[in-house]
Amino acid sequence: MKTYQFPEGFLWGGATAANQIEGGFHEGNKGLNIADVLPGGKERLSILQSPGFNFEIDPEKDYPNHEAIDFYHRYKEDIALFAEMGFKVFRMSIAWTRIFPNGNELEANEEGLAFYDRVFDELHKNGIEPVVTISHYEMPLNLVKEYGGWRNRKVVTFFERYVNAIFHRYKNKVKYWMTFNEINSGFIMPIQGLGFAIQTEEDKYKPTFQAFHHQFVASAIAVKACHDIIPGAQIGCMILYAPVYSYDSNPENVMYALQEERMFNYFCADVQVRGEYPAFIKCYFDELKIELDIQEGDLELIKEGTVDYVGFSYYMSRTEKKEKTDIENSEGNLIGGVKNPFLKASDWGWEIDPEGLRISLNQLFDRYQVPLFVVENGLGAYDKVEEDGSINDDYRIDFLRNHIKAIGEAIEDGVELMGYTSWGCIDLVSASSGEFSKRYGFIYVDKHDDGSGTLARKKKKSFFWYKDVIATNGERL
Ligand code: BGP
Repeated sequence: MKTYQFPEGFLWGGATAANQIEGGFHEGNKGLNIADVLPGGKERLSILQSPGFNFEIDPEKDYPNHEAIDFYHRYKEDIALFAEMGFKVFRMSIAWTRIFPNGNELEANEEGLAFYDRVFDELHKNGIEPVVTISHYEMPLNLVKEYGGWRNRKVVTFFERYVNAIFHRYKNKVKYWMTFNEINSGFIMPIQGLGFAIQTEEDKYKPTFQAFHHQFVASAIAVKACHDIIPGAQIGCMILYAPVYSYDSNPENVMYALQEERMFNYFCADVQVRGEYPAFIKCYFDELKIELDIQEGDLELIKEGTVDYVGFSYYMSRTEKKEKTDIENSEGNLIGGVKNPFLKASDWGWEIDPEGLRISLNQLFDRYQVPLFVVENGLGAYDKVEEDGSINDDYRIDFLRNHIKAIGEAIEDGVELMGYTSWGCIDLVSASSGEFSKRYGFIYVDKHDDGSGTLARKKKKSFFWYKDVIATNGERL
């Protein structure tokens, strides 16, 4: 069997987000954030994509992110398991609401800061470097309700206060940073990404792009502050990348796929990596008469605050066709498109396409020529605990093996890659459906969709497989 050479010092590890693992949603003076008001179950996705969400807590309901998997109290046990697998890095996020509970305070919350000190110290004790996402779908609820989320310019100032607080506090503990998780997901899940619910058709245009503009300014501020405060640190953007294939060779479909690709995959990264709005978006704004409120100095700031690397998540590809029937449309996956006849899909309808990861890596590297970092990739699946307690997740091993092979191929193609952090290295709450039963982990957590479970951790078969992958630096897959 062919073996692959991964670069020395390749950053193998796993990825999570604070709201999906921590729980302790009101402990340590933490304020409420968006994830705290999202219900569990399949209705979550339609809420994230439809108008009229009110961001209130219903006291009658259970919310999956409130306890999540209780990493807040169990982080030592979990980090020991990551260390046993040999993780070089652990991708996590800081919950903004632990540091600034309402988002707009003047002083940071010491209890929140101290919690992440303990987590970073524990990671280092175990030889693991943290990779920290500054904002991962967990905007303070107060900023959503009182300010209208990222549409409001004032949020940039609050974010600046937040990043300054964490860079100063953790400057000796964190070298790898990322600004906004899957920034482009604001197009499909604006509540999580942009902090507001689309109410009208009009909201999809100027308000959406204005919110993105504020995030670009905030991102540039974070990049510059990171470089000033933590010399030698690296800070990247993070995009949800799904290569767009044309359904066939009809040039009209090819052109349509290209347009979708540019808008969804590249718009945000172009601004964050190249430091300027791309030509295609300027034409789009002209055509739709979208005039953004851009303050003096914004464009210079965006130019100066370009990221050091491109982090991205890869779960699926997307196949597009200009004219689609409703049926064809509904057969596509999370981000739309039509069914690809060459691909099988996961239990959640996400099309499985390892070759698409090789394609993505090549496309991104060709376009940006900066190091890449695969910071999410994985298979959400139902797992079964056997009578003897084992969990034989061969399907997950196959999925990951094929994707890591595709990465090996891309490295042979000349792509420069920093590392690979598999998503949901420990079972956690699903972001799009709020379910526990959609499991990604190497570590099983006894927690179920109805909220029951002991929270006990168990190693799955994939745990031992991944440990071996890391130990051989990807030679033994
Ligand atoms: C990405 C998010 C993660 C994560 C993952 C899997 O979009 O950055 O937060 O959850 O996808 O998605 P899901 O949990 O919906 O299966």
